Amino acid sequence: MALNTLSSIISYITGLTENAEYLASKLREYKDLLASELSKKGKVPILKSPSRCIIIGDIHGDLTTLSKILSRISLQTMKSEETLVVFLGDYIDRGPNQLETILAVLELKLRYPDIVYALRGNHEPPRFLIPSPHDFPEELIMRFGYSKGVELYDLFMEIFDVLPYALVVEKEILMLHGGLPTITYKKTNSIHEYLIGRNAAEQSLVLTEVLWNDPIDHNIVSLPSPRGAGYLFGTKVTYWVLHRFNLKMVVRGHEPANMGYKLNHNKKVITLFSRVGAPYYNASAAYMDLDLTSESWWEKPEKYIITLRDES
Ligand SMILES: [Mn+2]
Repeated sequence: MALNTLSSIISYITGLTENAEYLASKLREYKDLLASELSKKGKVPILKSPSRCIIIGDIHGDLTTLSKILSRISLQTMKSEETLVVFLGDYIDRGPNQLETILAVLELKLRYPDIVYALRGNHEPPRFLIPSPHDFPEELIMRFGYSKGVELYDLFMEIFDVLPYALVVEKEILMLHGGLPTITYKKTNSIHEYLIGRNAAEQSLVLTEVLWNDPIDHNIVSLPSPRGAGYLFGTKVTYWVLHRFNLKMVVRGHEPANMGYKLNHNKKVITLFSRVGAPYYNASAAYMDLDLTSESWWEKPEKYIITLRDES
């Protein structure tokens, strides 16, 4: 199928949602691809630096904004081995088109597996930590009936379990949904152990932090989070991570921001929020289009942030 622009993927997705059987077979196809990638690259893939890195934050069912962002990325870009397109998680819950949104992201991954990465957000939850609100199962049941809806939800939960936790671009950027874990802070020299945990007991605690943490602008390690899961991580953690693992920047989603983005920890932690509308009513959505070949790009990260005003 020929695609003139990436936004035309949306019409394909709409067709996909008309038949529960076909949708289920498509979900198995996504899961197989992600599971095979997980077995090859692990939960935290480490990639060589591309020349361009496009990063998209929380979408939460805002298909309109996602289409706008995708329409600005050419198909040529998607086929270029020099480009990465990274989604930071939270595709579902809250928004009007949550099913279409997650399908669009998964379909992009299927078509351009080496260019596109879709990370896990706290709304793509492990079964031990369901976020609130989590209206995605209800949405599926409403659209496909109880038994089909539950079957599709189970397939989605299997997909969520094979999404990567984080993505590292060597010597440049660490991308994840929530924030830097604090339990493994200064306890390992391996970035994998730091972001996944050193043993089975640590794994679920570290995953909770990766999916739920938020930055706080104090020179501390951690504080309890008002969210009731995860922690607030201070600049001590960010500086140690960047220095220890030879990185320049952390890019994450998870927190709404009025302009669609915010900078913490002396511009070393960037938050992207790529959706508009209820319940946050932020003025703009934002995403990042980073030119990694430009000299000292990390000194002015805001230069690479693109904002889209809420026109509704
Ligand atoms: Mn989140």
